[in-house]
Amino acid sequence: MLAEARRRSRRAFIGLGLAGLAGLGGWNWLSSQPNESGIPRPLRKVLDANGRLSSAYFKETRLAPEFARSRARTPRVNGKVGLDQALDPAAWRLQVQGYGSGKVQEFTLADVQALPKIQMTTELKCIEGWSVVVHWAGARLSDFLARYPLATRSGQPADPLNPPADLAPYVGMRTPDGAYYVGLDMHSALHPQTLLCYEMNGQPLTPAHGAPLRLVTPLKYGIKHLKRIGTIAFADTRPKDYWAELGYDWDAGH
Ligand SMILES: Nc1nc2c(c(=O)[nH]1)N[C@H]1C(S)=C(S)[C@@H](COP(=O)(O)O)O[C@H]1N2
Ligand SMILES: [Mo]
Repeated sequence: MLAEARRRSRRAFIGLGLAGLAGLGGWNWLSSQPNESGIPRPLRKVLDANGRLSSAYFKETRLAPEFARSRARTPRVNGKVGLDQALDPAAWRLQVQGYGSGKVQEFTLADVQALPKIQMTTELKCIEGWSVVVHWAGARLSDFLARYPLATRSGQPADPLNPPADLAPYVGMRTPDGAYYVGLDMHSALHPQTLLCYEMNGQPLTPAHGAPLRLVTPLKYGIKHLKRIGTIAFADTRPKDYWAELGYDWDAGH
């Protein structure tokens, strides 16, 4: 309830900010302002403030709403960056670079499917303004990093409830060809609804929806839901992020 109230007041606050901009002379004034990362600076500021508020309000205990499974639909295929090459499912491996060792360890889809299977019906929200309820199944990234302790310098497991001091602060993921990439802070990565997902609406993922493995993290916009994960690596600073480079909020929370 509190989280919802905060979200509402945040929206109202941002709405007021935009109304204020309109009062100052509207779009003409706005578009005469210098650009920052491809968008007029005042809007960039609103996006930044949105990002800061969203991380300030983020709690590991906050969950994205879940829906009745009967409401699940197939989303449109949106965004194909990094999916150009044909995928050979038998040859695919998830490559994870250890934070401490720097060594790359390879995993098969069966390794991921051997972890507890989590199912959830959540909303996929795109920054373009549409959203679809989808039933997902996959393994928690937190379970993966507890089983394969690659996110700490010392090699101890990353318990999300009691994070070790030497846990990497960020994780970055890329498609096998490196064309699409996202960064997440480690709190978001270890969130219980952040899944290495291999099924959509009860069926294995299709190539266009990210087969064999995609990220699903429903507290964030679709831009972070990387399809066809190739590599995972950890970092001390914000990993590069495809849409953040084009001017969108790096956190992309909603
Ligand atoms: N590899 C890759 N993953 C991606 C994208 C992309 O262009 N390439 N687009 C993102 C965006 S903007 C959205 S909204 C979702 C859409 O997921 P869907 O195609 O399964 O609906 O995928 C995300 N993951
Ligand atoms: Mo999107």
